[in-house]
Amino acid sequence: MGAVAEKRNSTAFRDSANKALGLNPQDANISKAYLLVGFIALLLGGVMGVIQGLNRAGVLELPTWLNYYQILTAHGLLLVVVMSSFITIGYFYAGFSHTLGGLLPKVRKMAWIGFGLKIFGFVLVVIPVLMNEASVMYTFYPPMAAHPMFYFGLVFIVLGVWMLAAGAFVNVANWRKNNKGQHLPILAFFGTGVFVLLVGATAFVAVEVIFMIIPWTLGWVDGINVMVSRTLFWAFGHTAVNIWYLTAVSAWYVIIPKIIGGTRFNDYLTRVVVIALVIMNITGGFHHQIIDPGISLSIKYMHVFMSLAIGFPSLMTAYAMFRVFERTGRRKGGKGALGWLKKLPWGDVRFLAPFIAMAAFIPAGAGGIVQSTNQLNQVAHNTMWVVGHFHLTLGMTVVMTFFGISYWLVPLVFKRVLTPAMNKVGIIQTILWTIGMTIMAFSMHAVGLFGSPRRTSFTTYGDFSSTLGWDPYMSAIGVGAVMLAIAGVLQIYAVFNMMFFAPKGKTEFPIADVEPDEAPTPYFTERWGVWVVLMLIVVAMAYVPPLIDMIVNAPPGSPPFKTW
Ligand code: HEM
Ligand SMILES: [Cu+2]
Repeated sequence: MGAVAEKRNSTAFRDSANKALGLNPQDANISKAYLLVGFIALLLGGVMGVIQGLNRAGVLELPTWLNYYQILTAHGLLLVVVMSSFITIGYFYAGFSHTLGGLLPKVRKMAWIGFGLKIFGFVLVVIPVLMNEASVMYTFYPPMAAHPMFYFGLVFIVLGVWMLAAGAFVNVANWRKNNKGQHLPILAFFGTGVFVLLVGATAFVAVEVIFMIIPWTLGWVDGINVMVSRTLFWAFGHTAVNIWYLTAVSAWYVIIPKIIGGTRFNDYLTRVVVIALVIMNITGGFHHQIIDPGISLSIKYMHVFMSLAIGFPSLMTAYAMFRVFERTGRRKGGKGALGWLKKLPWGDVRFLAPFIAMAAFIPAGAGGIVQSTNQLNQVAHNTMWVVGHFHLTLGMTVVMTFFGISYWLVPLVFKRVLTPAMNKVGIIQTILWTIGMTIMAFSMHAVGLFGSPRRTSFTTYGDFSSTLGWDPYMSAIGVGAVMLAIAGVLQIYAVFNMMFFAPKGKTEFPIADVEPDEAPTPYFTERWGVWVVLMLIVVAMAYVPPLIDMIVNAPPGSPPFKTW
């Protein structure tokens, strides 16, 4: 008993050392800027979402100067490109600052340059979208072609990402030099993985945009190889999705155990999960192209295998989370098979929102396995099913984790506190978002199975009998969308309150400690050079043979088309 108490004391000591470090004001400014832009993008993206939902439900007719495809493009870009990346960066840069003893002055400068590049790029993207010159959706598949300015904007966004990744690597390398033989603090370890993947992902899209699309839209070349461009896009797009997921996972492993008053899962296994997700992530891109022609079956099979392989670290995560919840609940006196559940802080939005996010990943992940299966993909492909799937994965699992993070990170960087009133707003918001997203995602999955296509402006198909049956589901999508919009407004209200109006005070950076008696993690986990080389080998295995095949056996290139 005495030994246990002593161990608890040493944990408490380390915690208070953590607290004392805080976040220096100059570093906090960086996170402030990123979080502000991230949540504004959420607001605007949410508005687009509800307009679309109501339009597809047949309730809202759009004015002639604003069409459905324009809004769909803006919705995808705002949420997938802007909101997710800005919140991820704001969160990890705060994490680097806190756990690595502050950002280096030059890294701070890089973070601001990256911010400028991203914002400038985004402005270039938005102008043609507003002018209806770029309704190509966030996937911008050739041969659809937008105004060249749209693609120049994308280039600047990628340059911004690279600047931030370089900053992250410089800071991490500096810490390692000064702390030889030590393990990178766990949140910085996750952050390193995320920035490695961000560079890996954006490299593909940079090649696509700079070497293929820009010369083609400027008229320097006549045709574009559609297959190659789609392949490069999905090597990026698929990885991007997993980057947001890894960001959410970092909060589950590192932050949530602290919020529920427990310790985190085994450090060694946590690092193995990160490494596995980094090495195996990029190689699943063809599960988005299962019905594309021109890719051999064996290559598709390899990608599907690799996609399912990352299910393994995800299952490890599911186990780890429940292990931590049960251990903590039992230490707080929870008895019996499920009594520990009652001891978890359900009334604390910092726990409730990410808990629901995790639970949502169970059906979301199952749906992903369905889509990765060749025969089932034929049924679901490009239907509303897919939209239901990524609103569960991104719209619930990732975004609700971000919401949970916002309730401590926003007050932390703005030197304020989470009040009981904002916590209550957060709980109501979480419940509304959960119900809205459940209704919307369920209806989308169902109507997708009946064949309703995604990315299609409202139509009654001439009242064709088979499609009339879709109407009740489309109406339900509208109902879910309205609930989501209300929940979104509440979230933004809470974020702005915590930014500018909540009482001043000190908020702790919640980083959980390991169990005091845990065996030390072997040092090899820190060999990032090896992990990156392994990642490159796996990526080469998955992408070099099909790309060579597509280039050598290329059909005539396609001219640009404006389909809207
Ligand atoms: C207020 C909440 C939201 C509502 C009401 C909403 C609604 C919708 C609707 C109705 C569509 C169009 C489906 C179609 O016609 O094909 C859509 C597409 C999409 N949504 Fe959302 N959504 C919301 C939040 C989110 C979030 C939080 C994310 C991601 C973080 C997201 C990502 C996407 C993406 C990537 C598309 C596909 C765009 C495309 O096909 O190009 N949405 N959403
Ligand atoms: Cu994917």
